[in-house]
Amino acid sequence: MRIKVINPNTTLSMTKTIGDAARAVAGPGVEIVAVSPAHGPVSIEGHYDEAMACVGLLEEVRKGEAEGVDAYVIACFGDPGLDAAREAARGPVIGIAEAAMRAASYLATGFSIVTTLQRTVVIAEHLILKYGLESHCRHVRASEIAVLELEDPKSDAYRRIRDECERALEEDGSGAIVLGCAGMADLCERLSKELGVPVIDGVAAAVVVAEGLVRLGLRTSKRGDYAAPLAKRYVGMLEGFAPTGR
Ligand code: 5HY
Repeated sequence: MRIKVINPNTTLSMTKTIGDAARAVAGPGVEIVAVSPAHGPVSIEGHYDEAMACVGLLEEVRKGEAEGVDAYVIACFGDPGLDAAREAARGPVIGIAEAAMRAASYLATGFSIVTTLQRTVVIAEHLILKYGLESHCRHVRASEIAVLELEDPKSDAYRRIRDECERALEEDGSGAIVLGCAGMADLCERLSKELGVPVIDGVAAAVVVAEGLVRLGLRTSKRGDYAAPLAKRYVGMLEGFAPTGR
């Protein structure tokens, strides 16, 4: 089984962190291919970054289809391009935000999300409504850390994330924490031990879900809106992305 884990930002050190987290939970016989697009934002911190990251993300899905990839993980907490990727893919496509939130809902009656910048909080809030989890998510909190600060060993990112997690447990009535950035994947185990509650990293959760669905022999439905994109001409810089209808 081959699962392609796509970090939609172009910071390769974060892609390595993500790949390591994915391989740590992948089952026997599962190959994890962790990639970043060749072009796009070095970090995704808002609507514009997300939109621009989708072209490179979908290019990686198209390449995966040609390579026979069995499932995909979109390793960015906004789940960017998730529905479009499901049109383009035969196998399951799992976003880390959806996987983490649903996992948390099995473990506690309420969870909080601790993410990076305040301006990205609304993106998580939109996903909570999209996934119908508003009765489970108590609060989305920002640690006010830029995504790439997570890659800086000299930053105090861990302490600030942990402080926000502690406030969530004290003030939100939450029993579990969802980490709101793929780049936090390597902090999950330590936070869970120190906080004494389930802390869910979406990369690991999404890999387990994707692997399970493939093992069940399940793929994305091609009846209705996740059918392959309609064949048509594209012009200009996206000409090569024109859908063939297959
Ligand atoms: C992520 N950005 O998981 C999101 C997190 C965020 O580059 N990878 C990014 O802050 O939205």
